[in-house]
Parts: sequence; structure tokens; C-alpha cells
Amino acid sequence: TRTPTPHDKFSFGLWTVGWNAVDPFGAATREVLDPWEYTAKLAELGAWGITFHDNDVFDFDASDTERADRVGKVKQAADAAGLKIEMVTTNTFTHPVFKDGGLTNNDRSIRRFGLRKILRNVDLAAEMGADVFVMWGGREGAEYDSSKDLNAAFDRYREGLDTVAAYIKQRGYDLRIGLEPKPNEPRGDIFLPTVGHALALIAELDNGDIVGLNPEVGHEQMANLNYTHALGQALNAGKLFHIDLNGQSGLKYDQDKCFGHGDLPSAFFTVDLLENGFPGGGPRYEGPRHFDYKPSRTEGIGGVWDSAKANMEMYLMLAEKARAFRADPVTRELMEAASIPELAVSTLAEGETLDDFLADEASFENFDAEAAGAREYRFVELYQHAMRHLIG
Ligand code: 3MF
Ligand code: MG
Ligand code: MG
Ligand code: MG
Repeated sequence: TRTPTPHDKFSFGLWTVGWNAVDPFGAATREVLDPWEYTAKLAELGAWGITFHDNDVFDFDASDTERADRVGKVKQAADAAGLKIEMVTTNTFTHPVFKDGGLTNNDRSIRRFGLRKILRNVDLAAEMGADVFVMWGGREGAEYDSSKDLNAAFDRYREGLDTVAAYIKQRGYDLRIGLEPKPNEPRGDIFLPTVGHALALIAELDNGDIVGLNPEVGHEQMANLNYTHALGQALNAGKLFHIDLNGQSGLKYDQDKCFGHGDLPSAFFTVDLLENGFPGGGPRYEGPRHFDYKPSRTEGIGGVWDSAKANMEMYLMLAEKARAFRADPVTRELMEAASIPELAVSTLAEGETLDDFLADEASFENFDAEAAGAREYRFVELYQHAMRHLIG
């Protein structure tokens, strides 16, 4: 079915539908509502959850009372609409103080301030009942290679992340951190440009057990990488904590189009992985289907809701097709013919020692590489069969 329900676990950042369409070249093209005014409509459209940055809800310099008042209004509206606040994040990119970053700023006093702002919002995330605390270090980076001690920058990035994770543990919060990689924009080069870079840094943390990823479709594609592969490796590492779904058409600025409105076949295989899992079983993603997109500047408030619906409809249409693709006996035969199930069989037999392996002449001395090199996989036909399901 193509009608979203809370069961589908769709969620939206308040900064997505709430974007007034200011861009680097033009002024706002839309009026925006107060953050708590988006919840009823999102729930009516079938969403399950919402997410926000601290400063989507209250200003950078809001007083404590103002902060509490505005946060309370969002929480109340979400509760009234039956929406879960599943993720909260901190804005460490808009205010000029963060122009050289929060955790990796050259200025130590700014790093201490940035870290305190983040810790404050960890408290807020816990108070809102969120499961995930996303950290997108959009200003952690540089335009000029002369501007940074890179070794120190990575030390400070690790220190900052470990401090946030240690704080979560010390307070006993049921929260996990999701790092969001992005290669560039707004910085010329952002640290942790891809999922792979983030995984490598997480492995070096003292408190890395509660640190994972929030990969975004467009961000991986801006690095010319395959989003589904990024999800696959993060899942395989037990680190896929959250996702940002949207659409991107090739190597451009961060387009944040609706999910599936960029690279459609790629979106199909992303949904296939999320809904059907790996062909040979293995870890599954059970978290929110979270959209981080921007309703185009050409849209009015009607278009904001058209685009919110489009994200969910795209996902559900793709899910329907991905399920049919996997259930089709022809798909199974082609997967079998391509030896896909065999990839889930370990290369060394269970209990096989290295000596056993080296003594197995069938695997080397008597192996017919010519014959094996002549085998076929029919990957093209399998892909074409997916396309039959997608657009046939
Ligand atoms: C920028 C982003 C961010 C992050 C957000 C954390 C403003 O390209 O994608 O959105 O997603 O800061 O969730
Ligand atoms: Mg983005
Ligand atoms: Mg984006
Ligand atoms: Mg994002």
C-alpha cells in the first residue's frame, strides 16, 4: 500500500518542511510556521516521528525560560499528534562563532563552548525521549590546506566525540550517537567526508561502542560513492544507527531533493536493502526512515506538503517493487545462477586449519582456473530483471 502509516516509521527533520528557502543566491520564498505548527500536518500525512536541531526550535541566544517554553510547545504538539521525537541534534554550523568549526576550531575557547552547547543538547535529547543524537560536523574542516594542523584536528575531533559519548554514559542516557559524514559544503573540505572515514575514526574512540552512523544519500553521492554500499558496510559493522534519505543528481551541490528524485535505481536498491535485508541474512536496519530533504525554492506551503508526501510515497512504491523483486522465482534463480547465496558461505570450512587449507590440492594445485574463469554470472540479466520490476 502507498498510504503511509506510523508503522512505516517515517520521520522528518523540522528544518526540512520548515525551511524558508533562503539559499546563497536568494532570499526566502516562503513564510515559515512555528516549529510546533508542523506536527499535526505531518501526523495527518502518516509520519511517525520528527527530529530537530536545538536552533530549529529556539534561537541561539534564547534565554532559559524561552528555551524551555519553546521546547515544551514542540514536545506537547508532538505528543498531541502522536509523533515520536526520535532524534535531536545540535546546530554547530550557523552562528559565526562556529565558522572554523565547533570541535576542531583552532580557537580552544570556541571548542570548549561548542562542546558545552552539544552536551546541553544531549540533555535535551534525553529529555525528549530521543534514541539517537546525530552529530553532523558541517563546519569541521577547511578551505585552505595551510589553515589546519591536521594531526591535531583529528585528535581534537576524537576528544570531542569521546567526551560527548562519555557524558551520555555518565548520565545513564539511553542514547546513541550517529555521525553524519559529508565531503564538502559548507566547508571546502569537511572532516569525516564519507562513511568509511567515520567508521575508521569511531574504531579509535574509547567510547566508540555507542557511536555509529547517520549516512545521508546525497552526501555519499556528492563523494561519487554508492549509498547502498555505505549502508551495507555500516550495517555489517553494527554501526547503522540512523539514516537521512533524500535525492541527489550526481556531483553537484547538496541538492536535498525528495527521496528517489535523484538516482532512482540507486534508491530502489537502498530500499531493497532496508526492507528485505541482505540476500544471505545478517544485520537489519530497524530504525526510522528519516527524510532530510529541502522542499524546492519554487514551492509554496502546498508544495512543502506535496514534497513531504512524495518522499513517503516514493519509499512505499519502491518497497512494494523491491518486495516483488525478491519474491519472484526468476530473481531467485538468477541469484542462484550468479552464486549470490554462495557468498554467505565462509571461504575456509568450519574447523579447517591453515594447514588443512594449504594441503587441499583441489583449491589450488588441481584448481582449473581456466574453467572457473569461463563461468558466467549473468549479473546484467539479474539487474535487468530488477528494472522490469522497477519500471516494467
Ligand atoms: C547538512 C545536513 C544536516 C544534518 C543535520 C543533522 C542540516 O547537509 O544534512 O542538516 O542532517 O544537521 O541531522
Ligand atoms: Mg544534508
Ligand atoms: Mg543533503
Ligand atoms: Mg542530513
